[in-house]
Amino acid sequence: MTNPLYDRLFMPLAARDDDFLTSSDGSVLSGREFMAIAARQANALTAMGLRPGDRLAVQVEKSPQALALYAACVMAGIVFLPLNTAYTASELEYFITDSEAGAVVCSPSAEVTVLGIVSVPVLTLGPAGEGSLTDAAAIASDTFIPAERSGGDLAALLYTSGTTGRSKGAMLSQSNLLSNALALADLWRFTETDVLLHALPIFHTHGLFVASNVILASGGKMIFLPKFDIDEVIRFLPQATSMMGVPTFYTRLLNDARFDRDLVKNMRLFTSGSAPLLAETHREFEARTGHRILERYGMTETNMNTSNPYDGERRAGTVGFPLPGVELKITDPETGATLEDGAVGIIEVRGPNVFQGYWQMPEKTAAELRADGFFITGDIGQIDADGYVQIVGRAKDLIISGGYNIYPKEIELILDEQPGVLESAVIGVPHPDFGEGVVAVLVPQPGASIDPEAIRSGIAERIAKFKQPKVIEVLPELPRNTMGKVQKNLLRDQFGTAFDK
Ligand code: MCA
Ligand code: AMP
Repeated sequence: MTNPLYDRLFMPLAARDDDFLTSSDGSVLSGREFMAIAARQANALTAMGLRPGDRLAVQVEKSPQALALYAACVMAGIVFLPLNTAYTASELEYFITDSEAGAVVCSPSAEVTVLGIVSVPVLTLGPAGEGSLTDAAAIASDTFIPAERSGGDLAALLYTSGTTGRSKGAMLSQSNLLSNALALADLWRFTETDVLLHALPIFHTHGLFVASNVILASGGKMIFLPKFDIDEVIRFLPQATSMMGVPTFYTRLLNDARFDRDLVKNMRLFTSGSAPLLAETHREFEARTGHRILERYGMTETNMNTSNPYDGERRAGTVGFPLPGVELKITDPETGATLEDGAVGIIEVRGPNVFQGYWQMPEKTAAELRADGFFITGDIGQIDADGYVQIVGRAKDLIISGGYNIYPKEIELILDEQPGVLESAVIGVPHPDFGEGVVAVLVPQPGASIDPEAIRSGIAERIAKFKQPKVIEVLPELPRNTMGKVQKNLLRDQFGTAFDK
């Protein structure tokens, strides 16, 4: 029997009696204890009728049991479908329906709502590990024979929004996840002596795969915090050797006077990704701590593509070199032809990390994943004379706020439906904490006036809080070019200082 992801990442963990996962309350789980929880959950899920290949939609707060649920799915061959805890019921309904999930695990507080929108079995898992999943697991066996899987079988389905407003499920195979975890663990020199301070959410690639899988692959340990809380991070930093974060983590740390060289004296590595790290943050961080943050670049569809070197120069403002086994080229946006080094164009990537396509969306898959295996990222970049990849912009209309992706089209469609709104444009402008913040520019219907508060309450139930505009502006009309396309660059110029202190 083989199950490559289980065999390499989780089977060794089941034999570990050292403290694998430390929670913020000081409680500790050994690898063996953690995998016993996962095995019980796998038995409970299987007893409910879930079979290899079935999707399990999971929207729960971060906890050791929530991470164990990922392990349980790998063991049972169930496709893990994690969902941002900020998603509203209407967002949730789409993901569960579109994925044809066989069951849902949600927070106990959301159970009634979720039961109202789905017809599949619903289990609960709360932040302290409580709930009906845990109750079912408690009476199940703590051993489970892993399901037979091959590298090409799906391990996870992660939804990523799209420029058309409809989210797409990125199908990630066991080999996609495993190849990336092994490449990163090796490149970033992770070993069993590492202690990762884990403060990222575990419903996205960064916290779930990059952080957790690298630790699993290397035999290291984690300090597993429920979220990025500055006091908690500062409390635990002295016990850690490594941390992975989005740029907001680092700007928040730099804004705190307690963050100094002494606090990080046991650290060997800080990595950053999911959003651009300002060269200024990179330099300030080095001046304060002596550490050069290692910036890398990835996507939900591809896991990680590039990384700055561990030993060589970590160049500020760049995302380093393609990972071993990953090919990266810069292409002409119109023709798709490969451009020479130094030219600016679309970044395309190919390798064992690149996903299997979008769930039940063959046209969208064909539009972004070429027949020769290259994935068209939609990021605009160039390769410098030393081979470092630099991301200089995005061809896709996308806002990245605190590491979360926000597609303006999705917000605009909902804003356009609000009473009194003729049309809208959603833009991202510099935000001191989140990197980019969402601004909505609304045009009233003739004779109507717009009340921003009414707009806010009108959209509150429809989209997650982090996507909602933090500033709403009203204009008599939107600037357009001769083709009739909204000139968002002019709006960004006009409202670019919306979040200035
Ligand atoms: C929270 N809020 C936000 C965000 N987070 N608004 C915009 N952008 C955000 N990212 C809002 C809340 O709704 C709330 O609104 C207010 O800000 C404060 O919320 P709070 O919960 O206190 O915020 P926080 O806990 O301090 O969270 C900020 C955070 C978090 C730590 C930056 O967003 C975070 O952990 N981000 C990481 C995202 C991530 O893991 N991305 C990886 C994607 P109000 O006050 O009005 O109620 S994977 C990826 O991108 C690829 C693959 C890659 O390369 O990694
Ligand atoms: P997601 O769809 O959440 O996986 O986000 C992927 C996108 O995040 C990429 O296409 C990039 O636009 C962006 N991204 C990830 N890492 C970086 C980085 N280090 N610098 C700039 N952008 C990044």
